[in-house]
Amino acid sequence: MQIVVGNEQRRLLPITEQELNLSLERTFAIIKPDAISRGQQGEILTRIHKAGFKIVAIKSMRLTKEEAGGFYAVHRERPFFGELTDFMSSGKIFALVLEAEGAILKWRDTMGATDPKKAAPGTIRRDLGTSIGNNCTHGSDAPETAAFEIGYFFSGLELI
Ligand code: 3AN
Repeated sequence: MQIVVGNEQRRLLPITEQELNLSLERTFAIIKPDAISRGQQGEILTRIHKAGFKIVAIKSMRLTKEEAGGFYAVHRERPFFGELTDFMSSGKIFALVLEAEGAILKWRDTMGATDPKKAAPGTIRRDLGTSIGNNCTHGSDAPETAAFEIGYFFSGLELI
């Protein structure tokens, strides 16, 4: 619909699909080796689906310790860095790009707090995680981290 205001023509409705998508956001997620080793990837993918995310990209892979270290480079000086990179390279992971409105916060809410004991009831980490290290899933914490993490795992062609 268009109306004329003075000399300007303004469109009221409908909003195009492209305009709607402007509020969509992408985040990066990992289903970690502890969850995969227990066969919980199906349960976690179901929760991702029920929470309303679109899976833009997904791959199953095993990281080397060096690749895990590059991914977690911001934690290089933390005392748990060795433990973290050993764990993340200990078995297969699923790497995912998830899309939704406010995807970054939404996925962190779906996962719950880092420590499963402190995570809210009904969250993935509370229900399936066993310790602060073995907490089933990873999620980006900000738009800049999401951009780095998506690019670390996926090429542009895999994200169309
Ligand atoms: P989150 O993944 O919730 O953003 P961060 O960024 O504080 O948490 O920690 C990065 C990863 O390091 C977490 N996914 C967690 O599994 C691991 N981690 C954090 N603290 C510890 C710890 N004290 N011992 C072992 N691993 C830890």
